[in-house]
Amino acid sequence: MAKGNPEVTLNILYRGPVERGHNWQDLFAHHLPQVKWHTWPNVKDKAEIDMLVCWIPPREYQQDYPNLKVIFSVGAGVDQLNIPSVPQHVQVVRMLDPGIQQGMTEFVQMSVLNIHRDTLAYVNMNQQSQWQQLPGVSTAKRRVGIMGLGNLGQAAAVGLQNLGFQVHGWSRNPKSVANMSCFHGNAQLQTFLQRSDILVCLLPLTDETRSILNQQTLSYLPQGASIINVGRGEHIVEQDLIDALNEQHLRYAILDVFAKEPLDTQHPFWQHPQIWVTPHVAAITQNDSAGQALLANVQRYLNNEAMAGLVNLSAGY
Ligand code: NDP
Ligand code: OXD
Repeated sequence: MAKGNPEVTLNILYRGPVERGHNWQDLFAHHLPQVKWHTWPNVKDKAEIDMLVCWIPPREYQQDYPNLKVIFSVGAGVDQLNIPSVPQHVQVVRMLDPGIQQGMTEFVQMSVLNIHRDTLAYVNMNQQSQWQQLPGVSTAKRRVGIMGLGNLGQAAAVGLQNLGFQVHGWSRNPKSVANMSCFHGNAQLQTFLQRSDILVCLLPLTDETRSILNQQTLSYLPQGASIINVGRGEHIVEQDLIDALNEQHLRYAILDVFAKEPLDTQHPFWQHPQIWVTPHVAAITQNDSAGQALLANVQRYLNNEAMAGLVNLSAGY
């Protein structure tokens, strides 16, 4: 913490989009004037910095900022921080922004409805002036499985239930969530997948979840099932997904996240008739609500209270 100016009790270094930085700097100046806001790379004394607010931290921050205590991710995910490289004494806090939660719920609802109503097939038919009516089922007969029953997965589940879908979920630890069947752990993964007509991946990326959707696990999905990936690209083995679509085991994939972003212009996902690509826009951090969430957490820190969204470094999320 700052020693020079007695009125400054905490130094925050922000690295990210300029407009958001100005917005949050004003917010802190108004509500927590004892916090000094620095904008990367303009830091005179790196040893002063207590907290880092960023998506990707500056290179070699572990050595360059010796008094760092907390890293706040500006997103809900923290895999971009390379958790094993974070010093053990540094706390990592992810962004619990109501704006992200609302955005994700909307995106999942939109994607599930598009799959449910065959939008991609009709768009393809439009391009060929082809008039063909496809059979449909009611939402009550469509089973949606959500991988990851955390902050975003549970909100998306409620959004889908409100549309009448049958929703069930899968998590690492046992869970009890109102009005839905919950599965957990590797032992229940196959059963969970076998009843998912539409699978939504909302997992964090960890050593345990990397490549979790592969040739074998995809084969557990019912014939004609579809996938929505809004977790991270590395959850899916890309070629295994393409094979499952080409073999018509899977019907559609809506993909928002990719192992390499931006997705290469030559990547086969772009032209595949059963795939719809979106450019990592499912849920975007909202400056106003996220600023309030950050402010509340820094206030908790100053009050010696537990911060919301604290990451378990050994679990990786
Ligand atoms: P949470 O940490 O709140 O929830 C994660 C969920 O995943 C928990 O239910 C957890 O289980 C489960 N999980 C973790 N590891 C495993 C495992 N090995 N096996 C089974 N379940 C597991 O995360 P959020 O809901 O806030 O966010 C999820 C992810 O969404 C983010 O990490 C990010 O990758 C992605 N995201 C994508 C965005 C986009 O725009 N595409 C935007 C925002 C986030 P348990 O409950 O038992 O701990
Ligand atoms: C996030 C994201 O993690 O945008 O918030 O992917």
